[in-house]
Amino acid sequence: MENGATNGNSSEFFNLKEMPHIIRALDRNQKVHENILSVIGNTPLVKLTKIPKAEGIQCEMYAKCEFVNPGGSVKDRIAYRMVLEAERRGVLIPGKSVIVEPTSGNTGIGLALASAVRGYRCIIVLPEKMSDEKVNTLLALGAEIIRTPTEAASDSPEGNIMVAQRLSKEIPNAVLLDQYNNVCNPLAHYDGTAEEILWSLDDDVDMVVIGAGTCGTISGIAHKIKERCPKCIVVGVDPHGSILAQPEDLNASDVQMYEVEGIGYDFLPRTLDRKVIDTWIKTDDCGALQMSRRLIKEEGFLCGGSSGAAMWAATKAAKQLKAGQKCVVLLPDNIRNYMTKFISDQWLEARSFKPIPKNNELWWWNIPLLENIVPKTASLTINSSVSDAIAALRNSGSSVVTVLDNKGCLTGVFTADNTRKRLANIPGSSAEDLEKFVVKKIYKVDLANNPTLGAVSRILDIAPYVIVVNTESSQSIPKIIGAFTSDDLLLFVSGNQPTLSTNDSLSSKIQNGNVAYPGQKSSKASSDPVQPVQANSGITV
Ligand code: P1T
Repeated sequence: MENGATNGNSSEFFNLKEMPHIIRALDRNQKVHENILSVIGNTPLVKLTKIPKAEGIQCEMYAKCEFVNPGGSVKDRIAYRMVLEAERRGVLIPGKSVIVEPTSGNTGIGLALASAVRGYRCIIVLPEKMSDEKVNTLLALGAEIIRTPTEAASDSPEGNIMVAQRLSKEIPNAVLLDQYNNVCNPLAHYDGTAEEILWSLDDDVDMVVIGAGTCGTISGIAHKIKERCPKCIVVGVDPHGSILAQPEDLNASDVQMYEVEGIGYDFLPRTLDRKVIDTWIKTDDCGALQMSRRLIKEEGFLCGGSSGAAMWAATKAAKQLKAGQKCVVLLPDNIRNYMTKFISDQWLEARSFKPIPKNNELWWWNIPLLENIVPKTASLTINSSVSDAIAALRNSGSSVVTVLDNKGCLTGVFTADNTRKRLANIPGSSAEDLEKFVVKKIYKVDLANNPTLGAVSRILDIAPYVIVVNTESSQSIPKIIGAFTSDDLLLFVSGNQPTLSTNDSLSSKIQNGNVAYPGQKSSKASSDPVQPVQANSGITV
């Protein structure tokens, strides 16, 4: 028992006192915290090892681990700071005031945390893009949530900023702390985050790499670091599709959706000071999210997507530093927010950020999806009523009805599941227009890209149906083929066991483009040459 291993024959408890002990140095400053808000900040600075080595970086790299904050992100700092200041000025009164804030979620979680502890009603206005994990955390903290369309511009009355402004005027005792204009946002980092980084590295930092949203983090840290360590290069990280970076991204006017949450905007917040930012690096989803997965797997940092964007940019920027110099990259939030998003391999594959896994065991895995096994769906226009949509769903016998906009393009789907959810959980929703019932986050495959049944099966791991379209024809509007479910895949697979002697001969015929599905009865299938599988998964989301 000397090595601490269990003795299979003994039922006695261990002699703990006699074991070899590892006692970590204790933080002697704080024995007990008054409440969870006083745990915010003082986050660890941790050396990065494997990724810098793999990327051929000479300098030392450190991660500022903001994901360990109690609410899970760097934004806890500013939320608490804005609340404290508003209370000090008498603007916020516990038990009376209502906090209303537009946010990509993390500031909302920080405010909901502060509201739970200090006694405020809290209303969070959040774009649809943001993860359900953030929504569930907010709800658990007692916040109320209003969702706004992701595509709405920041100055549109439908967008989260304008909706929050309107609500703050309509709701009695509402207070909009306004992270985009509130000095406490950069100040929390000037006084806190930057001081911590400087203390950890004895005021000797050569580069900081920080993602830009409201830009409070980067502007606040940069101001303090430039005062105390003027040599430090400040690198801002901004996704393609945002206009924060300088020089401006020429393509930013083409509205470009990106998946990474929390960074990038279509306006310049007052909390951005471009003067203190030396260089900007633009990032894309694929590089950012793959890097987040590497931070988790190779370094053990359970962080989110904007952490990957910052780290991806840092691996480029830090190449200019020499051995012995120090680069700090800030990792803003934690993995919890993204469990059903980029933490899922299938989610990454559906967006072509990761290849579809091979599967040589299943005869059908590499076979392309053909039109004739996809059940047709009924279509409705967006101007139809909800009762029309319910009737269409019932009459079609399908689980999905496709909904077209006024130009005839697919705008989303109407499903029994979502309709029930809305009617059951949102008071007054029975009087709403069809628009409100339309599910816009859908997985689509385009037959023009020859998606394989394997690729479709991977999507069906994370979605109840896949909408099948075909953009091959010369028409500008993609043709809607139908909706494909696990039932349809199993029906096809079980009714079409290959009669060919080996899987190899089947797949070689597929590669030669001269085989239709085994057992296929439709004439369409035999006239449709099967294309070799391509690298592109053919899936859009
Ligand atoms: O807002 P800023 O200090 O620039 O931090 C950018 C940022 C980076 N990463 C994540 C995951 C974030 O949530 C943010 C900013 N978040 C908000 C603006 C918000 O409302 O949560």
